[in-house]
Formats: sequence, structure tokens, C-alpha cells
Amino acid sequence: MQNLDDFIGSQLIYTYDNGWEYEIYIKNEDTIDYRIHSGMVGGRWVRDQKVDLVKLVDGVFKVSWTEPTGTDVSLSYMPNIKKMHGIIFFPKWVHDHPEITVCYQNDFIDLMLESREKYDTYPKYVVPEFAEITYIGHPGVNNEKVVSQAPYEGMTDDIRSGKLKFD
Ligand code: FER
Repeated sequence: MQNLDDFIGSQLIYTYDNGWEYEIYIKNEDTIDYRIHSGMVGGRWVRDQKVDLVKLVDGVFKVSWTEPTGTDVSLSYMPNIKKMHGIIFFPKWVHDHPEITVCYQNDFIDLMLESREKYDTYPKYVVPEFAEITYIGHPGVNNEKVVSQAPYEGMTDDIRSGKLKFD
């Protein structure tokens, strides 16, 4: 992978050094879908999140956005060496009440917007971590099948083994 066109349309699974397992689908040049398989907000999944996506240098891609929850995320992927680095800036309320955000967020946008006003923002809980990329697939651009069901125990093994496929 060299250029943005190689990265767009790919699906990646990775495990942060703190043990949290995440999956991202780079749906198109400014949109992602994702599932959180384990960690503080394991079980959360989101479709059609708008992001800023850039190529930093050949083979290195940065994806950044702010969530309806108020969480800010910036992720740098180095697929050729199967590594990434992510930094997540959680508002205090997500750290205090992670369960509120564990859902198919698209059906609960109003609850996220209400919660971020109702509860505390500061001090933020900042999580900077490297991760090991354990899967890279290429289901193509704007494929609605990739992230179309909730995460379940064993799902990432099913994707890695080819039992669940999307292309
Ligand atoms: C990631 C880290 C954080 C990621 C998504 C998030 C898709 C989103 C966090 C949140 O909204 O709580 O690597 O990848």
C-alpha cells in the first residue's frame, strides 16, 4: 500500500498494546464504519462516521474525527509493517459511564448529544497506544455489507479465518 487509493476500501483489525481490539472499514475518502471488539467501550459500533483522511507519506495514513459523544480520535496506520498508533481523547463522562456509548450509535445519536451536555467533559481521559494490525482485507469502496451487524465474541477470528467475508 502506497497511496490513499490503496488504503480506501480496506478493512483492518488491530489490537492495541493495552489489549483493546478494534476494527475499521475505510468506506470512502471521508467516511469510516467501525466495530469495537473489546476494551472500555467493547460492543460499540458505528457506521458512516465522517473523518479527515490523509496520506502522511507513502504507506502511512492518518484518520481523525470527533464523535457525537465528544470523543476525539486520531489514528495513524502503517499497514505495510502491520502497525498503527492511535490516540483517543475521551470526555470524562465516557470514562465514567462507558456503557451509555456501547450500542449501535447510529440509532442513539440524540442520547449521545444529550449525554455530552448532561455529564462532565473534563478532565479528559487520554489513551495513546500503539497497536498490532492482525488483519487487512480489501472489500472495496462503499460496501454496506462490511459493518452490518453487531460485534460478537469470536467475530474477529471469523473474519481472519475467512468464515465471515464481505467481498
Ligand atoms: C480506534 C480508536 C477509537 C477506532 C475508533 C475509536 C475505528 C472510537 C472510539 C469511540 O468513539 O469511543 O482505533 O477505530
